[in-house]
Amino acid sequence: MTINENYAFAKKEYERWEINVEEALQKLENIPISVHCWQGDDISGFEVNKSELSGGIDVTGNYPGKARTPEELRMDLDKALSLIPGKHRVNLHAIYAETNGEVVDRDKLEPKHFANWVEWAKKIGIGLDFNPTLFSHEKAEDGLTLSHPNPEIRKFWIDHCIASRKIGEYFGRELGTPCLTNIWIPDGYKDTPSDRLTPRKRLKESLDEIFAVEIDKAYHIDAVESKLFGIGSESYVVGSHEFYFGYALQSDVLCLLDTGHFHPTETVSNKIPTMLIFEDKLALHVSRPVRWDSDHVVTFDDELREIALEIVRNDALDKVMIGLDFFDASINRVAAWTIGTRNMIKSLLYALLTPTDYLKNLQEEENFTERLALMEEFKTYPFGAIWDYYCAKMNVPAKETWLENVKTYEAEVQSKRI
Ligand code: RNT
Ligand code: ZN
Repeated sequence: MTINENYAFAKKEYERWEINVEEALQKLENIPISVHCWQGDDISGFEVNKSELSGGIDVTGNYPGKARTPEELRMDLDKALSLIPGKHRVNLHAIYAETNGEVVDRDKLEPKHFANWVEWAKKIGIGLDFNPTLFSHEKAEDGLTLSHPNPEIRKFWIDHCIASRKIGEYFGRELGTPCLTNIWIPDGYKDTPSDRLTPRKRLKESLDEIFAVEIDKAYHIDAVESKLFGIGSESYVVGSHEFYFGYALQSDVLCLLDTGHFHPTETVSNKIPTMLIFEDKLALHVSRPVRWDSDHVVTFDDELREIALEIVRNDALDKVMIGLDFFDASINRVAAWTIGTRNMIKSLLYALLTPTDYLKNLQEEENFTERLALMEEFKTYPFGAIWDYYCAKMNVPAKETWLENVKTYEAEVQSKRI
């Protein structure tokens, strides 16, 4: 059977449940995923005076062919985006600035250092998101930045965050779609702190200074990303979830939830419908923590589907800004992007093809038998046929055929990078 024949058959199955498949595909086309640039080069960036990766995050693996220059990274992103259905966004970090061989410290970064990225984004018609980089730098060697006891170091990082917000505003203005600028800091302690309050007070003061600088909201959205622990900050992280949730409630800043930044049995899917009661919007870094915040490539697993269901069934597609955050250097990096992003989109489609109103009613009626029975049966509905059709319709390879594309690219381009 052809993709179209399979689709026609599958569509009928969903229509029995009054699911409008065409409408679902239409909705899916309009959900942008912010694809993180750092999967392409193991969070190396292009600074002239590059520091080792720090901040308690780690990339493992040495698969050949990683992008070494901005041109190579953009080329690899072009390739990955050509295999992912829909129009998406790209998420940059400050270390991806292009300074023409000149040493420009992070507090001095300007929009012009990202002009090539903007030109590229315009050419391919996508939006950009941004992150200040508060790690991999001599001023973050002790793992402290915005909460540092030394006011000069704090000032440096405050200035970097302000500079970053201005770069984000420039992205939004140039590209006609607001840029989400997300602040994540590594600050914390390896061992039991003797004072948990003072660093948090300092973090709050630093954030207040950063956000006191007015940036046009039409072009720019602020977010803060919490964390539970990192390598070297096992006992205490200053920017905890409660800290930032409190901060976000008092300000215009969004909370960003990274799926790897919670206790292993605590799920972000459950936090989405909680936080949306108190916040209009929130942002995500979808990742896959394997036993810890390991940042594995996102797979089509239960939690990913649950996250998508919470977004879709609560009508929150325009409230939850979906970004990805994983980095695997043990496999082809273009494939990593393709697999992870396709899975995110796939899970949204899965959610859009679920009879959510019917299932919600069953729960209201306390009909838990039917609720469980149907939720289980829907897992094996002919979802794959709709997905394949969607890929074909969006002019990207259906099923695993995209892999051939990556293999050719690897042979012709990536393997020549030595
Ligand atoms: C680290 C955070 C953060 C980084 C990126 C590179 O634990 O998840 O989002 O992964 O900024
Ligand atoms: Zn993250």
